[in-house]
Amino acid sequence: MKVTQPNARHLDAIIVGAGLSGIYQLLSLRDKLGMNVKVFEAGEGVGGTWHHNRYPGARCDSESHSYMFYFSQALVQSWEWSERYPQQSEIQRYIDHVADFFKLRPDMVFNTRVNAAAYDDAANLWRVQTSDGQSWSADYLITAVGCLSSANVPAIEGLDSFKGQWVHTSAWPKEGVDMRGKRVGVVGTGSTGIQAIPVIAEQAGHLTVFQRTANYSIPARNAPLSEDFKQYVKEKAQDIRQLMNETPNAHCFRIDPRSALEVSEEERLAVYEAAWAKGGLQFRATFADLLRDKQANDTAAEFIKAKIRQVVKDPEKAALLSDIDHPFAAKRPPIDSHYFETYNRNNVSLVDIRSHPIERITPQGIKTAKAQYDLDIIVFATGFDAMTGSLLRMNISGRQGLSLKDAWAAGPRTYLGLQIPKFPNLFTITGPGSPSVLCNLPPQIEQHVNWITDCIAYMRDNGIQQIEADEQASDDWVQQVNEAANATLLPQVLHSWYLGANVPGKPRVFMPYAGGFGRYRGICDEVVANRYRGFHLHCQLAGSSLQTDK
Ligand code: NA7
Repeated sequence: MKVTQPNARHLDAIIVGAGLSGIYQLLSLRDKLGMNVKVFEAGEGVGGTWHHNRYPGARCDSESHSYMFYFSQALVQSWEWSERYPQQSEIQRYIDHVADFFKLRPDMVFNTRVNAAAYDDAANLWRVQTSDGQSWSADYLITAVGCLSSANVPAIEGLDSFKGQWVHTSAWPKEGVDMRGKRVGVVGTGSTGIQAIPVIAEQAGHLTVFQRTANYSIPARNAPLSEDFKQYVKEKAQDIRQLMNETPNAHCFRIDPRSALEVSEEERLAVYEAAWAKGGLQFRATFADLLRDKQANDTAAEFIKAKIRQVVKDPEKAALLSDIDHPFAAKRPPIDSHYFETYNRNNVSLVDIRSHPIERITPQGIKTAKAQYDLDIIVFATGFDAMTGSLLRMNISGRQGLSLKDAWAAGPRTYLGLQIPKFPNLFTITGPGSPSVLCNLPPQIEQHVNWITDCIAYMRDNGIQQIEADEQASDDWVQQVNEAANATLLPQVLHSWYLGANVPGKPRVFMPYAGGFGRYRGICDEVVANRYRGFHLHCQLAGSSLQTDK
């Protein structure tokens, strides 16, 4: 047993967050390694980001059969999705199902936020304060807080004075928002806005969309799944898993190895037409060089812009919507259900806040540099303080009280997105520096959780009490993350949240690893094969007051 403060309860591990990563990490540590673990979750139930993102139209943009766990055959056989792209409510049911299937809830503490977590150098453990006033200690701290869970509500002057209702899409009230007959404004046209706008337009009296950056979107072509397909998923689960592990984005489709520039224009257009008709994120997979070569990308970009101009009848709206200033898929590429068609409704207007920015919120609505728009409801679909926001808000401090905020003042610095130098025995599931948001998340969560679990098993088997990322290995990894990004068009989009550019004052650092999931897995495996190269493993801690019963 560890020696702990008398008022602090000791656990083998603390996991923060009860989304998909938190629940699989709990299952792995508890059932595989027999550890005494608790999950702390600020929300009232499991689900993580899916628990809170209940906005109208909320859906997954990964296909349902790729957005599930494959680590357990019994679990795969116990579940069927109903649609190609599941709605938030169905995903929530799935996550509830996983928690119940493995009887995980008794080890989860809900409505409880981690307010602070400090590494205790002398005792080699983590001391954690929770919002219910309790103190805990643990050998390991594992963050499972997701990449997109810290809302980015823009600090627009006058918001407090607004007499109507305002809401951020990621904190949608459980009871819903009654938009019938109301004048609704939506700020933001990222994936979320693009999903919400068609549904809100059907409910609202009038909808005004405030667009800062025009965006590409591919039709999702959502549809119910056939019985045959449901059967295929159950029978071919291992093949599906294998495919996702090999592809760069952990999806169920391979990327065509050809260049967009090596085929005739006729063939290229036929390929794009077929992909447009099929719908979904696989539009990105039509040619190998769309994300590497601007000229190749231009062919896809022009195709989509032409589609927008075809669909949207009003030439002014069509011009604004197709005036896109960045390469296709260099920002997160949305998929939609009738997004551009929505602008043909006569209760939908579009306001260009790139040319005439929002000046302030008034009691009546939104005032731009050009006009005042009276509104009853403002919906902020303005995204997230992605990848680092939730970690930084948790008040984590490592060796000698070093705060994570200070450690990351110039941007996130990790080794493999899994560990941070000076923060021993802390693991960050899908942390910055891992493929994370560039990938379909469940396969990556499985990989990260398995890696962490195997690492802890290795430590226990070998009497190791401490693991810490090496400073040089972390710097080298940051360099590799930059190089991987620079081999693509992604860092060229200066207003991308991949770079942290959507949050004022956030350091501009490309955060996810863009080298591909398959390659990333290989690197992580190689590190293990080389006895955790780039990590320091300690058996005996010099000068430590650590006591063990081993
Ligand atoms: P995104 O992709 O960050 O989109 C946010 C949108 O809100 C985007 O159009 C932004 O314009 C706009 N925005 C952000 N801040 C402002 C301010 N201050 N004023 C006006 N407009 C603003 O977030 P989403 O929630 O759509 O998607 C995030 C991920 O969640 C997505 O990939 C899915 O995986 C789920 P900008 O482009 O910055 O000019």
